[in-house]
Amino acid sequence: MNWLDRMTEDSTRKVARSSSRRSFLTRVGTLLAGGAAAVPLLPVARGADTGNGRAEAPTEAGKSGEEFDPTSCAYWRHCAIDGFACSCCGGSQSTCPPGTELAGMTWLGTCRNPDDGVDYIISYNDCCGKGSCGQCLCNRNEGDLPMWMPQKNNDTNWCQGVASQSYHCTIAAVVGVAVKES
Ligand code: ABN
Repeated sequence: MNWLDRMTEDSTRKVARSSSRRSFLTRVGTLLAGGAAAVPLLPVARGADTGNGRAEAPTEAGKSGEEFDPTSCAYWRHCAIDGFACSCCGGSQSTCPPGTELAGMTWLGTCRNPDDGVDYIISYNDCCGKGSCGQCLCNRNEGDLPMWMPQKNNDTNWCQGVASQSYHCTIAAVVGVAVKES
């Protein structure tokens, strides 16, 4: 085979290899795009994710009244809480007090924000590692079911999977917007 034959064969093989790879990738891409469109939407829209798995919370600054006071049991996010509100214990509605650890396991509720009329998914995470805070004991039970449905019962110590099972208080973080089932 002379050098011209070899060069022609090499470049033909190269073209064949790259064009078949391209068409393979095209087919895979089409399959993935089609597959993604076929996945059903979950009932929770995370909205603008802030990077910590929580959605952007609706603005509460400047709003007055008990429904916007995180130290009140009437606070709108507390509609399904059972515990000491961390806002009364040196933390806030979305952060644990210093010296306590946020539990990853959580009780979820759905509360309506009276300002925008939107239903939000609220995560009631317990803060652990210190004895009971003892302040602002709130027991509102929207959506709560008895103990025999443990996944729907808020009267549970969620200080699990953390260094200490000692319960201190509960935060009420907005994690998403509730979407009606169709
Ligand atoms: N999730 C709050 C809580 C902690 C301990 C016992 C009951 C409820």
